Amino acid sequence: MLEKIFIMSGEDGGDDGGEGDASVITKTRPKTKRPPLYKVLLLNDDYTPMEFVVHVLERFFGMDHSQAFEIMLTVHKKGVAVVGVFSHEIAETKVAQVMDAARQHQHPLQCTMEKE
Ligand code: TYC
Repeated sequence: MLEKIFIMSGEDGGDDGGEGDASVITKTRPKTKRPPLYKVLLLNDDYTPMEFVVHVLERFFGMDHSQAFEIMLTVHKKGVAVVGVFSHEIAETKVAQVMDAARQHQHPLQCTMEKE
C-alpha cells in the first residue's frame, strides 16, 4: 500500500490560492503493514486423556512438560486457552497438526484459530 505525503512549500506552508499546484510536492513511500497474527486455541472436552493433550502441547508447541501440563489444566478448568500466537500460515499448520493427531487417536480434541 502506498501512502501519499503532501508537502506545501512557501512561508506558512499554506495554499497561496493560486491556480496551479506548482508549490505542492507529492512524495510516495511504501507503507509497511505488519501481517495479522492469529491465536491458536485449544478447547476442553470430557474424553480426550490429559496425557494426550500434554503430549500434543509438547510436540507441536515446543512446550516442556511442566508448561504443557499447566496449559492443559487451564483448558480443563476454564474450557479454552490460547496455546500460541502465529502468522496465518503457521497457525493453520498447528491447528491441522493437532486435529490430525486427535483424529488418528480417535479423540474429540478441538483446536481452532482466531485473528488477534
Ligand atoms: N477434560 C479432559 C479430561 O478430563 C482433559 C482435557 C484437557 C481435554 C484439555 C481437552 O483441551 C483439553 N480427560
